[in-house]
Amino acid sequence: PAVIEKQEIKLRIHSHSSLSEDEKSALLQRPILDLKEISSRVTPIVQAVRERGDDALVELTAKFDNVKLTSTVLKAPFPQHLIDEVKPAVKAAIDVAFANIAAFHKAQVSDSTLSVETMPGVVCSRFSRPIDRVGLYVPGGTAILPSTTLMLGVPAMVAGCKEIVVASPPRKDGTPVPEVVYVADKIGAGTIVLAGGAQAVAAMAYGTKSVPKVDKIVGPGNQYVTAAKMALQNDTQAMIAIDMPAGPSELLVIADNDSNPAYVVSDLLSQAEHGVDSQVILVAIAPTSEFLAAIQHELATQGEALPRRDIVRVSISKSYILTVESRDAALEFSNKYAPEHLILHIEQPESTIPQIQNAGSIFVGPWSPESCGDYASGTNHTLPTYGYARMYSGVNTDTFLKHITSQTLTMEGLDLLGDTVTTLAEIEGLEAHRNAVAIRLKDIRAKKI
Ligand code: HSO
Ligand code: ZN
Repeated sequence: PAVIEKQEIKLRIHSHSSLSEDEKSALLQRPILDLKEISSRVTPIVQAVRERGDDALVELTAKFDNVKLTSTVLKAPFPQHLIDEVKPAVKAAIDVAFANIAAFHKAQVSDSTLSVETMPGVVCSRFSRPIDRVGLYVPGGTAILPSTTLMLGVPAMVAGCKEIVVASPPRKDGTPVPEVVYVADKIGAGTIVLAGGAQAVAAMAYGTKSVPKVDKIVGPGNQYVTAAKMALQNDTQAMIAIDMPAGPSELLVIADNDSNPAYVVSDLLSQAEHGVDSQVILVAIAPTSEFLAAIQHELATQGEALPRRDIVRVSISKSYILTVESRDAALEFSNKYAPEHLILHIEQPESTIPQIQNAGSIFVGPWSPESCGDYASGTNHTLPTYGYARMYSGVNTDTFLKHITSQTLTMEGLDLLGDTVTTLAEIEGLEAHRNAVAIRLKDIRAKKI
């Protein structure tokens, strides 16, 4: 057989000043996600779960995950023997991550009710309430992800959600990932659904005999999971909210000649190893040829040494270095790209933060690798990809809350505001609205009250 030559792990280089406008905008593009073709495959799966519930879930898990289960659901308290499978050192690491994520997400809850007297006697308030029932989707695939269980579960717990359902595909032997069970227990989940893909999302959206129906489904996933979440969000029978649309993972690093090439490359590779569709970008400010050569050298050596080098080879081949003339140009490009993760490998990185408009999460300075945010520093790793950082936030405590407003007017307050309302109701031609105020104003002004 012919020897297939392995592609070198090396980044393409573009120079910003020599690119046409079309070429520049091409660099901002993400891979096209054809959700139409995916949707046509997701529709029958969703329908099967809606119509046949648990039976469909068992069948589809056998079909897609190649695992035969009699039941795909575990209820709390989860089996202790699974929790005991987690090594003490791993438990300790999960416990530290849990504490940091909980501390940061608790601080996001403002417990004081917001209250404003907009006019004398007119008081408007706002307070939050947890979303009752939430579904956390934890992908399986090429990596096990207890970290994602933490990132979704801790804010749900902190927000006070009553019913937490975790869905994650089973291992090949049909058992759940023990670390996921350990985290599910810590966050107070009531149910673990041993299923993945569109079928798991549909089960949580509609509910089945054994899977509780939820009000909101959050968490990253492949295109099938995303297509199912988007379809179910528009289905009035399911009536669910979702966190955000999701695309492949991405990272943009800004560096200059003083940055440490080994550190820069270690960060690029950490994101590149997620999947063949991950995209990493290095924006290099006025780099010397030595700096660029050092980057390529590090990529080849660090990259080839990775167990996931074949994934990295593909994702790096879809990624690039962009050379720019200044810090301002680097930040301008980054804002246009709106990366999920942004790492600032430059001197005095804090000084650039006021200029950053679009990014999911920022890693400031050479001692802040993305890996820390991915696992344990406290920030969330479920972040907007695909350019959605322009208008979406990553998962946070508010993801699991909603706000209720309220108002209280005194008689004097209504007297003061009443004519404004009747005037507006009149031009809208809504006489009953006008009347609801006028009937009271009449009494107030006749001093009947
Ligand atoms: N970097 C991923 C999150 C993750 N990393 C999970 C390791 N495990 C989000 O883009
Ligand atoms: Zn990661």
